[in-house]
Amino acid sequence: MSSCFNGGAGWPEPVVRVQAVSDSCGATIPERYVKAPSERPSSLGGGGGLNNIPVVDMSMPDGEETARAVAAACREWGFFQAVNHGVRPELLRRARAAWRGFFARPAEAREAYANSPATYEGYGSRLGTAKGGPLDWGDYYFLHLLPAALKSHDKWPTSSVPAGGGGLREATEEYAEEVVRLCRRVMRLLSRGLGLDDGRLQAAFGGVGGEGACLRVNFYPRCPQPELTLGVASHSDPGGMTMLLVDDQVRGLQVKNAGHWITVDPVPDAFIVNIGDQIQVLSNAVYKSVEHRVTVSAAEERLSLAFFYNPRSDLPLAPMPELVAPPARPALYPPMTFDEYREHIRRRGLSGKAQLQSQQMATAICGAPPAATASSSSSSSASTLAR
Ligand SMILES: O=C(O)CCC(=O)C(=O)O
Repeated sequence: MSSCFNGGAGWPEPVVRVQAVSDSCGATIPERYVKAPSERPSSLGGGGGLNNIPVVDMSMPDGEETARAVAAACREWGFFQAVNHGVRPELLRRARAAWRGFFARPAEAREAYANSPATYEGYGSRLGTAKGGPLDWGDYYFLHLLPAALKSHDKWPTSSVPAGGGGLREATEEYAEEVVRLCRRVMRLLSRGLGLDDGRLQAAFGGVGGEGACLRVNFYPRCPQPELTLGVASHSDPGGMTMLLVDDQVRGLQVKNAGHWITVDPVPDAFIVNIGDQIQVLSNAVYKSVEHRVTVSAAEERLSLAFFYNPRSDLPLAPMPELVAPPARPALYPPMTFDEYREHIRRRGLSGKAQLQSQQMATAICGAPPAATASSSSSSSASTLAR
């Protein structure tokens, strides 16, 4: 069958492209994509009448009001939609169109970029290496943007391939530059929202220019039984902060709030911003890294661009000392580098908030951890995840 590729590239079994499954499976999806009843889209619905995450107008100057709005959203929801954020709508459209073009290329052309679990860079269809494990209804393309030493253009699709490939590299580079600028701005607002100097959180990330960034472009093909599966199973983002650009027309992202799944109503051209596990750790759980998942559709395919803004990967991260005051506010997490943290996810795949909770449990059992110290002793690992 033409949908199996790449079985020898380090994956435990042949990788099947969801795009190919969607084209060939008829009315019934294969068992591997069927979720347990408690994980299906119908689980924990309702949302108590709430139907959207907060919206923050970023055209306001970076004063107290903007910082308050961003901080409140990140404390209560871990999510907000940023509108008037300064990234040009024309560029958003160009980046989306370029990546749609990639997923519209013939299967053989896409396979030239097939990824392996060593770095996850390239065209992929699974996270985690457990043989026979459950699969999500989505393919993706993953690439590194920062630090510059990890960016390797030979893992990116060329722009010169016909049939929609024109301008992909240029659009992605330009997009990354503008989104990084926006991330740095949100970092300043988040710092201020904690009562700290504007640069404090960025310093904990390794400073301006010391941070990491990668892009995961998700493609969710049409699914004949969307009620049985998910495009991405429930997870929190392991990194620092995510800027998600979704399809304006097709809903799919659901965010967990007060025990219910809320379907996000995307505002056209907005970024959906969410806190990742590393900012939850640094803020000593003031800001929440919240579980989210993706539903798929029988009628429409969907594309999203998840831009992961991460701390420098070899710094031990723990709650910032300014936010720790035992016994009332003990440090909730032990120091751990982002390289170490994502290594767990690389092996096991994403699973709710299990990783962060097990770290917190270790702290409760072993006592308060020492404060994090910046270290540059270990070199940044190239062996990183699709996160
Ligand atoms: O496609 C989406 O709406 C969300 C994607 C996501 O959660 C992820 O890539 O981690």
